[in-house]
Amino acid sequence: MPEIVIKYSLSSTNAYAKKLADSGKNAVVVALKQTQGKGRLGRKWFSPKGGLWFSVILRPKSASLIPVMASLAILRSLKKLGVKGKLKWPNDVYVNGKKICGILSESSFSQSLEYVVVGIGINTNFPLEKLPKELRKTATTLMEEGVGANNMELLESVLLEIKSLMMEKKTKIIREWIGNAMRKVSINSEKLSVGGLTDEGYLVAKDLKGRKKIITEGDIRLRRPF
Ligand code: BT5
Repeated sequence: MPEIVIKYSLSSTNAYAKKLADSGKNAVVVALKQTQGKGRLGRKWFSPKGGLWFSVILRPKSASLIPVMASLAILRSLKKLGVKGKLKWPNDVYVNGKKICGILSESSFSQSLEYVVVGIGINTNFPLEKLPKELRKTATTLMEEGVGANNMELLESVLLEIKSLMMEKKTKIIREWIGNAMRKVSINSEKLSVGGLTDEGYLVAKDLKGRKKIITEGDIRLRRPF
C-alpha cells in the first residue's frame, strides 16, 4: 500500500496530490471534506463531510485507460457492498440512474508522461440534503440507497482493485467496461448507442442509422430507459 495522507479539509485532494507528485512523491491523499472540489472542464464537485474524497498518484506508462480502470475499481468495490453500479462514459458511476461517483484524472507530461493524479469522489455517508438542490434529482449517495459503508474499507478496496486492474490486459478491461456501461446515450442531442471503447479510452458509438462514431471528448447524456 502507498502512503495515505489524511487531512480534515482540503480545497481539492487533486490539487494537493499534484504538489506531492511534482516533488517526486507517491501517495494517496484523502480529505474528510473539500472546499473547492473539482469536476471536469472547470466544474464543481460538492464534497461534504461523510463522503469519500481522495486522489491517487500513479506513474503508469500510458494514461489512456486509467480513468476506465478507476471506474471499474469502484464498480467492483460497490459490488462487494451489494450495490449494482453502471458506467457512463467517460468515467461516471451511476446507481439506480443517478450519479454516485465522479472521477477527475489529471496527467503531467515533461518529455513523456510523468504522473497521473486520479481523483475519485464517492457519495457515501451523507444524505442528499447536503448537496445543492439542483443536484438532488440527478445524484445519489450510498446512505440514500440504504447502504452503510466504511469509507476506509471502501478506500482500501478501490486501491487494491486499481492495482490489480493495472496488471490486467487492455482487452479484458475494455470488455468489463462495456459489460457495465449504460448503452443508450446522446451527445449534442444526437441519439447514440454505446458499442465499446478504443484502446485509448475513446467511446465507440453508433448513431440511429448505424453509422459508427468515435467520441474523444465532451459530455454524453443518458436516454431513458438505460
Ligand atoms: C466529475 O466531473 O464527475 C469528477 C469529480 C471528481 C471529484 C473528485 S473528489 C476527489 C478529487 N478531488 C477533486 O477536487 N476532484 C476529485 P464532471 O463529470 O465534470 O461532473 C461534475 C458535475 O457533477 C457537476 O457539474 C454537478 O452537476 C455534478 N456534481 C457535483 N457534485 C456532485 C456530487 N457530490 N454528486 C453527484 N453529482 C455531483
